[in-house]
Amino acid sequence: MPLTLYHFNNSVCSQKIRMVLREKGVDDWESVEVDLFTGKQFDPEYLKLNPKGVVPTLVHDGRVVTESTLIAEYLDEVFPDPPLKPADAFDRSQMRLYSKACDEGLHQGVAVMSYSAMFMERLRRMPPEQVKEHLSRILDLERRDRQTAVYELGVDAPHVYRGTVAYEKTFQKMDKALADGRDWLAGGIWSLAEINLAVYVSRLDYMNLLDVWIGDRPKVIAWYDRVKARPCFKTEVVDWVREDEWDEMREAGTRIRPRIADFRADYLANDFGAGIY
Ligand SMILES: N[C@@H](CCC(=O)N[C@@H](CS)C(=O)NCC(=O)O)C(=O)O
Repeated sequence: MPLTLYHFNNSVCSQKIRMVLREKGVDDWESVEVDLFTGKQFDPEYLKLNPKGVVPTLVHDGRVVTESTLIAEYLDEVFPDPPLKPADAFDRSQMRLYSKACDEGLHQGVAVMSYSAMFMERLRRMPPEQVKEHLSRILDLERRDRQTAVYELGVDAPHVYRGTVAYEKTFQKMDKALADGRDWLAGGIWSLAEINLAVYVSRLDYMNLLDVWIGDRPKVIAWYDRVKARPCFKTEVVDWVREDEWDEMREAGTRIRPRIADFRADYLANDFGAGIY
């Protein structure tokens, strides 16, 4: 049953899938790195596998699976031991609420924060014509608009505010769930909820932004400490980050940190439902 993963070292969605494979004890997969910085995601051959031009993509026995949340669920079914989904249907629905939050809000949030802080610097070093060409190659229109807005407006693009709020809502929800003293969020087991969230939380950590949201949330901090202690976190997230990327993430995040803190404070002060999640 040949298994090939198209992925990139420091991409959050790729980290998720590598963690799942590690948890399942599957290590005989073929690794194909798709360099997002040199536009390899736009190669016509790759687009045949993943028409959105994003990583990761899994090819298993010649069949293609895309979307990291779906790939994680697929792998959990194909390799059932140890299970990464709770046995109870209600608990699974709760677990999937976190996956949904990641896909609907945190992913865009982290993308614009990383983009406005980090990739922006890379784009600014390119001639404008090249930037235009890069943006025009993005096939997913929502993504193209988002990246264009962030390229033009930086941290003031409305997407960055929205991303800040998406994180706030998720941390409120986690805080509430963890208030009863549980270790893990859904069904009493380390599940795909943890794996999905781990990569979005750690990216904030590496960008020196995490405590903006969880500095006063000891239960979430303790949850994150438990996540970091899992062996798959070290081997599949930490060990794949290249030396220069640590500084790049930290410096970039630190640059936008005051604005992000302002956005969160503004949201909390002005409500729009703050505190009800
Ligand atoms: N919903 C997709 C999102 C995939 C995604 O956005 N991947 C990023 C890396 S984490 C990517 O490939 N970006 C390429 C680009 O922005 O051009 C999934 O979960 O697989």
